[in-house]
Amino acid sequence: HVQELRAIIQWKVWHNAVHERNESKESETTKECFKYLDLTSRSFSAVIQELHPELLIPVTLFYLALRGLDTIEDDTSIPAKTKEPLLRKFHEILTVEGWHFDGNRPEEKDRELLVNFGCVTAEFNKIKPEYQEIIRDIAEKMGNGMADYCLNAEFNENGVDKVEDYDLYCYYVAGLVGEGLTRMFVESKYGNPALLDRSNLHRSMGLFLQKVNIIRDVREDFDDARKFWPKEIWSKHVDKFEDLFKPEYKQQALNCNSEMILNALDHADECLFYLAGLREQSVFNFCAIPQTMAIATLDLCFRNYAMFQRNIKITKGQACEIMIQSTQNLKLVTEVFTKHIRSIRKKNRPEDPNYLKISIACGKVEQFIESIFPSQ
Ligand code: RWZ
Repeated sequence: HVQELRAIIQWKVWHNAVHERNESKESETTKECFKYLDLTSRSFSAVIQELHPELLIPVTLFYLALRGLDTIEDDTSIPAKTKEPLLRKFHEILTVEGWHFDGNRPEEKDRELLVNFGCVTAEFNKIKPEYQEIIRDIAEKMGNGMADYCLNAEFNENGVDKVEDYDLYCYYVAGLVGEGLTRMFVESKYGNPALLDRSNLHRSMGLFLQKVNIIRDVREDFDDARKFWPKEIWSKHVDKFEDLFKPEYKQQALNCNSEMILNALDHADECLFYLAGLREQSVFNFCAIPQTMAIATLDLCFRNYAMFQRNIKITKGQACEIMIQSTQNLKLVTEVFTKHIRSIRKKNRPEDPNYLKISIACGKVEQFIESIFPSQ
């Protein structure tokens, strides 16, 4: 296993080539796409805009296309009979010059993107057909996955049932993003083609981020009547999902949270393995920053009851420190992971029913890091 691993890793030291957008050479529709990128994404806009010029516009359009899909799926005011065909045919819409949609409710935060979607379709038709094909294929799979899932009455009323359903939902909304990006990286020669044969690795890249978001946003989602935590997990701790938010069930809520974190932690080593297959600094940064932010967020959430009361976030200072460390090399990225894994270990409590499993999960990540960067 270790030998196979070493073969995939490129022990090359990159220089920090920073790519910048050249606004003077951009068309009006390109500028508009970046405007919507800024508007719809707080965390991805900056890292996307520093991507290598070869990938800059394809990845921006990929983001905007999937954000558009997400905005349709998310809007509960759109009736199912309008929503279903939109989700299923969204990949065809991408090539329809001038297509736009004003059916979102006015309060929908990303409504403007779909109203002015013409800038996305205009740019889409100009990029390399290879990238178009990847975006179209992923949009088709994601749209159909969302349609199958989100129009299911069971899911809308009772939330996610089994852990298996939770993984499938996360695969549709995030795992597929990992697949599409990997295909783009390999197409551009900035990713090791071996990553394509490792679907578990790119799937973990998406699932880890999505699961950390679902854990952190539990209160906000609950207030919006959305339940993503699978019943198979929460029912071991409380009888009703809403009990998680009652102060008298504090210990149960914390133990349930631990089990959700344990579930997410399972993807951490595969994310590091994936990062080892990247061959270009801007692509590495783009992939590494969200993952290190995610492990820091997971650490912040672990045994933190505030999560059930309000939105919690890592501090600006912490985010800056992580950014600097994540834009150098894999060794520094693993150090960020080690730091947070140790912190999680320290907060782990023997009274927690998952105490042992959490300890083992931390050990698995630590051992993986030790196998690629032995300490002596
Ligand atoms: C990063 C190129 C918004 C595309 C997909 C993302 C909608 C629901 C939300 C496209 C990190 C949170 C953003 C896991 C990917 N899916 N899930 C590019 C997009 C995690 C990002 C957000 C998913 C996604």
